[in-house]
Amino acid sequence: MMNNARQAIAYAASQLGFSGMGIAPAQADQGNTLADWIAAGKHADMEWMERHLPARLNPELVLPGVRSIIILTYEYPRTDARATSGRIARYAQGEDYHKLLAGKLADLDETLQWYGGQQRCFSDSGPVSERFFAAQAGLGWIGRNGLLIRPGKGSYCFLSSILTTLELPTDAPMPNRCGSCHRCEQACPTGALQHGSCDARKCLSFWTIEAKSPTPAHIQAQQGDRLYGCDACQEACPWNRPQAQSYIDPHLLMPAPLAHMPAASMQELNQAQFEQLFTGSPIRRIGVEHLQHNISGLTPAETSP
Ligand code: B12
Ligand code: SF4
Ligand code: SF4
Repeated sequence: MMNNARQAIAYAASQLGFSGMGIAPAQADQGNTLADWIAAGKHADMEWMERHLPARLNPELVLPGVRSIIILTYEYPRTDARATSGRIARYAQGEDYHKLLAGKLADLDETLQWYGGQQRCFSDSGPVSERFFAAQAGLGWIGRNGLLIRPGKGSYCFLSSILTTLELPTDAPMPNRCGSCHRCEQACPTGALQHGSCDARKCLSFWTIEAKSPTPAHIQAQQGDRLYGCDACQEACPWNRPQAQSYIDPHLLMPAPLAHMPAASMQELNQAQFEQLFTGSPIRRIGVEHLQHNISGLTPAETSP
């Protein structure tokens, strides 16, 4: 019966466009990595990471009776997302993945209900250590850039998680294949990667997306032409070498008005124009002031690192 549930969910997920699926036991031991990371202050001003620590370490607090965690991968475009105004992290060039994936996850929830399961579904939207469970679920390993790396597929993907009360057949973790490579650490413009984890206080992705205060001058000096997010530690990774993508969800591609707007025009957007340009985009979440602060830190593409 539970093998059938696993097959049914794998089939439904592939029909919905997910590229991979693995299952981990919900009670897998996460060790001290996350608590140590927070204790060292590496979460910067993301106080929600601190608040959610007990739930992240104990999925039972998120879904009482949880037995298994299903992790799904969904590809985003690998091509460099270079708008006229500056570079946008590949994942953020099109529509907001939270919304795009929520509908698909609701469909999978229904499938599992049919087998008697209760579920909670997230895609970067809940207190679940998605990379940890992805690695436990045998989908890849956590690289020195802190991201889930999949053999043959690299790291350009979103992770989604389904916590379920069903006891499903699980997968075995795979060994880390970073070997002696340190390219991501060397490529990080701000030195944010050390000892296999990312210090958000130094990370351009944090400063251009999550931060509630202005970017410090010494970090902004390394921003280059990055308008929103940063992919430098993924671009450097040999597992992300250019390769053909069999399917790219068109919702995740950059719309023409965003692709062609110069930074100077973006700097003059008012609230209403900003909302119109970024309707449905994850960039809308940071607000017009933060975007314009990011623009103030841009250096022309030719001179960027
Ligand atoms: C907070 C956060 C950030 C912060 C902090 C980054 C960080 N490294 O944690 C900021 C804003 C900087 C950020 C940036 C980015 N992020 Co982010 N982020 C998250 C979030 C919400 C939580 C991550 C977290 O818990 N960090 C704390 C660290 C300590 O946890 P961790 O690395 O996952 O470690 C756990 C395990 O790996 C394990 N572990 C690690 N080592 C070891 C060793 C042993 C022995 C053991 C037992 C366990 C263990 O323990 C930890 C606790 O469970 C997740 C979504 C989620 N809910 O998980 C997305 C997520 C990790 N981000 C994602 C992405 C895409 C990015 C960016 C690439 C976006 C961009 N282009 O700008 C960058 C990459 C920066 C980087 N190199 O990490 C994706 C990653 C997809 C993938 N293939 O891995 C996620 C999963 C979102 C999603 N659902 O798709 N992010
Ligand atoms: S996202 Fe950019 S700044 Fe952050 S760790 Fe990766 S390379 Fe460094
Ligand atoms: S660049 Fe090298 S060290 Fe970094 S994640 Fe990729 S393989 Fe691992």
